[in-house]
Amino acid sequence: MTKTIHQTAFLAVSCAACDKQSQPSPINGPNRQIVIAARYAALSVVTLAMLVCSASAHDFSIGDINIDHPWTRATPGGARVASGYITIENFGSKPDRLIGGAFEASERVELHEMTVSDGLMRMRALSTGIELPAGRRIEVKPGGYHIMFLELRRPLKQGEKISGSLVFERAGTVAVEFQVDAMGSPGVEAGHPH
Ligand SMILES: [Cu+2]
Repeated sequence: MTKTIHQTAFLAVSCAACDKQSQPSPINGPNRQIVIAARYAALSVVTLAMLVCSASAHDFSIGDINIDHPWTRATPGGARVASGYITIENFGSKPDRLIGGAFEASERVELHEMTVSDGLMRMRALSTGIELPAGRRIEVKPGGYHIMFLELRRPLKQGEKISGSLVFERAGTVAVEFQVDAMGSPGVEAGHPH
């Protein structure tokens, strides 16, 4: 019994000593090089990520479908709805259809079309979604088609990116991020070079 305790105590002491010895001053000798290399590695990963982000300019794809620049507008406090916009290109040889989606900051998402009749602007829900003919580019932009975010859970703040998803009949579901532009932003033509 006593022997066991002594042995344990000895082990504890030798471990403490060993720890002390093996703790060099943080950045010296070979360790210093490793630390520096690790820092450079971390830095270059960050730099690379930034380059990739700016080069791809915020687009997403799934199957034959490419989705460019999903965006929405900042909302005033108390707003219950907002609209999302995107450019969709169908590179496939078969038609597809945008049939739905989800938005982290709203309860529901619908696909709508803005129309003008009798001098009045109206919105109607597109029950069969937005058609994407093969080889065509469709702009979901202010004044026409839009993705309607209903029952907003919170105001949308300029500069934030809000995750969501888009559902295509053929290509499936893809995760996207909607960039929040300024309130009243007129859209791609004025605000975004691409
Ligand atoms: Cu609408």
